[in-house]
Formats: sequence, C-alpha cells, structure tokens
Amino acid sequence: MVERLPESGKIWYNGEFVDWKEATVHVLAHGLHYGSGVFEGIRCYATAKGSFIFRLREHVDRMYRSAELYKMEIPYSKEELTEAIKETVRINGLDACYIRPIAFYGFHHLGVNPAGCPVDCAVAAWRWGTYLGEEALENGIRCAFSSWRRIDPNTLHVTAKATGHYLNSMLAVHEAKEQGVDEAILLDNKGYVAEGPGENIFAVKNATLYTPAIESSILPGITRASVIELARDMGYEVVEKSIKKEELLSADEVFFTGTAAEVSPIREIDDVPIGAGKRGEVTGAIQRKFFDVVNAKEERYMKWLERV
Ligand code: PPE
Repeated sequence: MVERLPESGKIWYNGEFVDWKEATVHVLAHGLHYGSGVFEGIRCYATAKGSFIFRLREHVDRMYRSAELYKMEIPYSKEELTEAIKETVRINGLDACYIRPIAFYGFHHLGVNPAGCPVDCAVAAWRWGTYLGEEALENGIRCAFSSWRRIDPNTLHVTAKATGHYLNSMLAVHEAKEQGVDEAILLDNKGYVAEGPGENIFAVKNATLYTPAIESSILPGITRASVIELARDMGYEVVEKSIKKEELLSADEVFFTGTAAEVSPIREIDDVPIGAGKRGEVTGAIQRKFFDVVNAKEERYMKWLERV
C-alpha cells in the first residue's frame, strides 16, 4: 500500500504559508480540468555538514522552462520561488525531504483558453524515503515494457514536466502493477527505449554506459545529467543514442535514475534477467558515487548542493 501523506505542517501557497489542510483548490480550476500545470520533484538530503538541496537551481530552471513551453507565466521570480522552496523546508523543520513545487492555472472561468485564469503556485515538502523501496536500491527491481508509448513531441512538449503528461505515466504504471512487476519501461513512438513513468534509464554494456538521447521523447532528467557527468568523471564512456528493446535486454546492467528513484538497479525486464540478475558492478559504483555526492562527501560536487 502507498502511505498517505502526513497532512501536517505548512505549505507555501501563492506567497504565504498556510496549514497543510488549507492548501486546497477549487473544483473548477483550469488545471484540474485540463491538466495545465508544471511541477518539479526535488530532494533535500541530511548530511554530516547540514541539510542540502540537490541541484535546486537546475530544478527551478526546468520548472520555468516547462511553464514557458506552455506559455504559462509564473507570477514569481526564480529567486522568489527558490527562497520559498528553502523556507518551506526550514519552516517545517525538515532535514531530509522531498519537495514538490507546482504552478497551475486556477479558477476563473471554464474553457480551454486559460486567458484570465490566475497562475496558482505552491510548494510542499515532506519526508519521503526510497521511491521503489529500500530493497530496490540494493537488489534491483523487476520491470516490463509497456504497451503504452511515451508521449510524442508532435503532440506535447515532452521536455516539459507538466501535470497532464502524467496520464501517460499512470497508464504505464497501472499496466506494470497488473503484470505484477515493480515498474514500466516505455518505448517512444518509433519503438526505441524512452524511459520509465518517472525515471530515465541507462544500460551498461562492456563497461560503457548508454542512455536514450533527447530525441527518444525523454524528460531531460537532472539525475540523468548528473549521472552522465559523474560517470564520465569516473572514466566511463557515456553514449546518448537510440536504444532498441533488444539492446536493453542483452545489456550487462540496466538502471533507472530520477529524483525520487535516485539510482535504482533493474534486475529483470519482461521476465528476462539482466546480466547476473542483480545489481551490477558499474551500477553499484555509480550508485555509491551518487550517494556520496548528495551526502556532501565529495568536495568536487559541492557545487550541486544548496544549503537550506
Ligand atoms: N522522467 C520522468 C517522466 C519523470 O517524471 C522524472 C522525474 C524523470 C524522468 C527523472 O527526472 P529527474 O528527477 O530530473 O532526474 N520524476 C519525478 C516524479 C516522480 C513521481 O512519482 O511523482 C521525481 O522523480 O521527482
């Protein structure tokens, strides 16, 4: 079962802090009817050096870029939203947490044209452990290719992190759960590997990393970009390219990346064991490096951590 959120603490809502239960939306809000919202998922880590938010600037930049693509004007500056995010963590006394900023068209009138609708903006934060379970980080998860294709650039701005897009992810998750596996893998419209419903994907073959390029309808993940940089700095070659289903199945190792999922090994796809059917060596090395970085143990990457 998925746990219910705590319903305690404060949520930043349109410029002020309100009680968790007061942060509500009108049933005729545009965003509810048409999925017109943009959001982010950000993690804050409790480290020996204090609490740090991982790549906050990149997340805020992507949120404004998502809004821009959908011609939505967020009524706060990036600096104001950044401060609101940090203040939300502070005011709730959280050291490690998941942070969810969102901007969406609110209530004004009903109709697809959002002109006149306010852009409502909120930031919530709560304690959130591992996305796919503690065991998943250690032993890996079981996946299946989805029959649903990832949304296509001819239809939506796939590089935006927009609320309406997640109907596509939800269908893939439903299917995966019905099949009794942990998570889905979606192909793009051309049949190449795209990503998970909420994660980017990497394959390892002969110690080289491969990950779908932006052309495969992926969300340009911030964890993905971080892992590419870390892997290259560790001396691995990383190739961004179109990846076929077969290449993924015959890889030595496969893993997911994402803010929520962090670095999660995939041990099986469509009942086929990947490599040795457990977390591979390269995945393990990348995972350790990633956790060292977010836990402020690597001076070189302190540039990615923002003190709360
Ligand atoms: N693809 C999708 C579709 C996606 O939603 C995410 C993040 C990623 C890739 C990885 O991006 P990044 O977090 O920048 O590395 N998914 C967020 C939402 C998960 C959810 O269940 O909600 C997240 O990880 O916070």
